[in-house]
Amino acid sequence: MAEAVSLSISDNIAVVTIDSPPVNAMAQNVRAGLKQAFTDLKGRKDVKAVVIGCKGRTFVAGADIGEFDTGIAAPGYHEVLGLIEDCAFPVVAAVHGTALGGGMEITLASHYRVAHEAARFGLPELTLGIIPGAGGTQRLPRLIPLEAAIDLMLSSKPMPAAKAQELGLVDAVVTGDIIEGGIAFARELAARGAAPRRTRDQAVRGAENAAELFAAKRAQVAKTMRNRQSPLALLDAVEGAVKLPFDEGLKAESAISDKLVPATEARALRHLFFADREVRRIPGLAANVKARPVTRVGIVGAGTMGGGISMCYANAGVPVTLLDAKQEALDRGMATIRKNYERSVSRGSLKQEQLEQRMQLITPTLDYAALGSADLVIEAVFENMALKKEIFAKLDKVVRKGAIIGTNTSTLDIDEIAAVTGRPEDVVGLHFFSPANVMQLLEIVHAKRTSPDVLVTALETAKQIKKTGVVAKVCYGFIGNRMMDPYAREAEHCLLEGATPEQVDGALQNFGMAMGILAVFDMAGVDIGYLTRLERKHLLPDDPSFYRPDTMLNERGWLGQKAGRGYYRYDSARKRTPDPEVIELLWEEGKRLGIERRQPGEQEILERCLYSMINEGARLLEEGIALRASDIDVVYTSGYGFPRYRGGPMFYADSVGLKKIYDRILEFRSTLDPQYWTPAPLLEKLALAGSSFAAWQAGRKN
Ligand code: 3H9
Repeated sequence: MAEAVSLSISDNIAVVTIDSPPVNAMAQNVRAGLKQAFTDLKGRKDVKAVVIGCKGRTFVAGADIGEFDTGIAAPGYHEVLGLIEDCAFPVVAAVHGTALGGGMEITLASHYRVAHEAARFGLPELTLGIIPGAGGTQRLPRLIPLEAAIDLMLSSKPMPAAKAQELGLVDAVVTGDIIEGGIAFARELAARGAAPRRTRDQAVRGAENAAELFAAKRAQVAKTMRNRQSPLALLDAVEGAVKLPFDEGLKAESAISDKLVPATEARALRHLFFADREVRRIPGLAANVKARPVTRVGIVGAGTMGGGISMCYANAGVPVTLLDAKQEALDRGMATIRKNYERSVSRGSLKQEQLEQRMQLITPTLDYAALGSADLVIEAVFENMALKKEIFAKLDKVVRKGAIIGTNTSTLDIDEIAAVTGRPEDVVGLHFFSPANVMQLLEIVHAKRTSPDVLVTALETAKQIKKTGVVAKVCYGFIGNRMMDPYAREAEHCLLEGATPEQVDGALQNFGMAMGILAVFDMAGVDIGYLTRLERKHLLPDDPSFYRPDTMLNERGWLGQKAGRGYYRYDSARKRTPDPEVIELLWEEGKRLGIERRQPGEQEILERCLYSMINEGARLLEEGIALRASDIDVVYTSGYGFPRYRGGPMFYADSVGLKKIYDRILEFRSTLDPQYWTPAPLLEKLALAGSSFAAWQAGRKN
């Protein structure tokens, strides 16, 4: 028997134990082990019931995701789960941790389910662009009501044991050792001579109004999960459970699943699953470098960013000292934090006492000396070099030796900021995204002198506050904002040529961006980009049309939502409508600048925004600012609203084909302003060699 699975029998109860760290994924060796165990159990006279349980921190966390790219080796999922379901003795799944995907499907093929009180059950396959293809779509609606089953699969969110019991999925919830709990349950079954209770023999629950239900769910999916194929495919598969006999339903499910696995959507999402984890690995960093503990945090600046960052740490139970120069700013900042928490309380996601606990963790101060005991101080003030330097000089005097000083700058040269301290090795960039308490991304900027343990601490603290930390080196805008620069430049230029903000944003949104860039500027404040450009005026291209729309709106005080108008008009509820005055103003300006009046189509808008951004991404790779193409994808999907199902800009580029992008860039060089359309040497090299960013990245690993 493969060693990932063992079988032991004691007092007529067989225990099948899966032990395959880290998460007991249902890889080939686990499937082979299960097959062997259930084959061995056939015909045993000394067995009355079977328990399936797992060693380690969790029950089976799903299929081995990597195997989808290499092909599923025998034995297949159906064969193994069929053996479990066919078992002549009652089979009890004893679940702790998370039973996810294929792991959950093991529990569905079992005859009974016992859960630890902290266990959770979920079918998150849609997050990977696939469906529960090991019988999940057929068995779950036979165990819990159809609508609840659909919702669980559509949401991809695991449900707690108590909920699973309420719905009828779980037979018993236990508090102590889960294997012991499973055995005790199995003994009771044996004592009363209980027979196997096979899921496949049960009828689908709550199927009376199935037609209406499926129609409603399809409409919901079409609206909320646009551009995706797996959610609709999932509904087709579940409908099979209602319409077809079990075995045929299983076949239909397999056919659907087999189509989804190799599709771009699933490949993109698998790519991100691994990319999200790969970001933690920093080449060249010795394995023995340890993070410094972060148990107290200081934040400088009680504005939107400082407040949001304070919330991140308070949410993680870490005490925060929040400093601002003015009492009014501090009061306003604390009031905003409370208001944000109150919103969570009213939505039901936070309890009132948790709100109070979190507020108590945040201590406002005007006094720099109060930051003296912090392990990590994060500066989060206005984006201005002189101001940041002044603050860092002050921090250098009060912050204890060995503490880390981070800056939340989004564009500035951190080496220059670090140089004003006597300890540049303790300085690191910690670039949060607004709203900091919500956004997943933390860009960690590795400055020239940042020490390795500070970098490791930055990665650890990202985890501590449940963020995805991605390391970048110092350059203007790091990874995210540097690539945003050409993307938004093209978007704005289209307005001078004859497109409307709605057309530009519409093209980006139809592609799947969470928001169009012009609406983003209105939301963040049109002045933000304008002010950073003022800071680096001497470095900007010699081009009067460069970000001209932004400048014009700033000159008029049309700063976006906060001003009631920007690229769009906003009513008191911040509902957006087109602004004919702005449209006309920008067209007129285009004419004045001698720009030929034309209306770029949706495809062109997209290509210009995305390809210029991808080209910049290639430069970041060559310059070593980003460590990996996949890191760029993580930055964009976790911080910039790039659709996960397209895998991030660099994966997307590979899926379009680098040669196609390269050729289009050359075309744009002859039809648009050539200074912006030189292919990055890396892009050119890969395109002409018929290669991809993924191949380039893989080649560097070896
Ligand atoms: C499925 O089941 C399809 C079926 O319907 C069958 C169809 C035919 N595979 O996340 P962590 C690795 S689809 C391979 O840092 P945590 C992970 O890469 C699957 N590897 O830990 C990492 O490796 P490394 C449905 C996996 O404690 C290490 O384990 N299942 C898998 O923060 C630790 O992971 C899912 O979608 C896997 N399935 O979170 C669940 N899972 O250290 C996916 C983990 O080298 N997994 N790894 O970077 C999770 O959500 C989380 O890992 C879990 C633990 C919550 C379990």
